[in-house]
Amino acid sequence: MDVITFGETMVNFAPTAAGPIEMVPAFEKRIAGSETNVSIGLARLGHRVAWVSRLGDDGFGRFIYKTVRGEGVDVSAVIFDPEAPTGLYFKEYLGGGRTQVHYYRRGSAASRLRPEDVDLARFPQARFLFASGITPALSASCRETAERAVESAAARGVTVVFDPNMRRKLWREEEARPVLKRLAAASHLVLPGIDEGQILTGSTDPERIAEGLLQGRTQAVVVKLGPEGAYYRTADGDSGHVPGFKVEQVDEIGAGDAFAAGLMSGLLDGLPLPEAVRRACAMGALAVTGVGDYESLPYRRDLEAFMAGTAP
Ligand code: CKP
Ligand code: MG
Repeated sequence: MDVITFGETMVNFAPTAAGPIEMVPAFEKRIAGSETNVSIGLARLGHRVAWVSRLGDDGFGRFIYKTVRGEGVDVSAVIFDPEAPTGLYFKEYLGGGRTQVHYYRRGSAASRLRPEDVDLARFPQARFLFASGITPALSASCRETAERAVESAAARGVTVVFDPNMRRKLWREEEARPVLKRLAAASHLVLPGIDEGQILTGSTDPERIAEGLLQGRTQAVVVKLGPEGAYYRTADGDSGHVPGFKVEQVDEIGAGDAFAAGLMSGLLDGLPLPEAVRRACAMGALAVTGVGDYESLPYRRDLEAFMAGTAP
């Protein structure tokens, strides 16, 4: 196994047309969740990745399980919980590539994830643990799960990659800030957007954000700048700006997850950080070119063609 991820994946009901949700005639059943988006991105590039979670023991849970497994992700540690349903989430397309999300996930099976569910000893070869700031927002046991997983990974020499993924619909800034700060400082690599950087450091300047987050265990910070690319800075004092790739944005959701997958993929392939960041930017760009949170993630050949500018 190269990478371990853990967290909630929901059934995503995606409207078949843009417009206010009350006017939309139908929804398509898909899946979505930061950690499975990351996992699928990695698996499609040929890496070995495991996703750990709880699903409801229901049709929606089985749909998610089969879809993730079908993408080549190890789901052997996923638990079907008979006492709680699979979480759901509806999207609303606002036009211009902008999307709003509506969660129906309180009390879901995944919100009952607990520390012993994420047993890193099952995956002794793992190089990376990917943790997202969504998990600690779901419940007290999820918060404990995230904190314990990060600590135990670090103790085993596994590199922890943390995406703060602030979700205002799940918790307030005041509640989130100390938790996300703690998780960031406990992680080796932190991947904030500007908005998350501001919550964590008070600044909207990428250099300030990176500087502010280089503390504790953190060895590198990569600040995501959307179409403008990314800014990285390491504890050794290396820093730089990597330009983004121009694409037509259809659905903005999932870009950050694709970015995380691209970055870990590059590092697993032994690329120097700036080149891994470039791969991350390409993945983020491709993720927004189609509908769905993971569907437009590329296979390796497509990614290479896109980065070389030779894609059809
Ligand atoms: O930050 P991103 O747009 O990459 O994250 C998107 C995912 O897990 C999405 O798939 C959704 O299910 C979620 O974030 C979430 O819980 O909001
Ligand atoms: Mg994100």
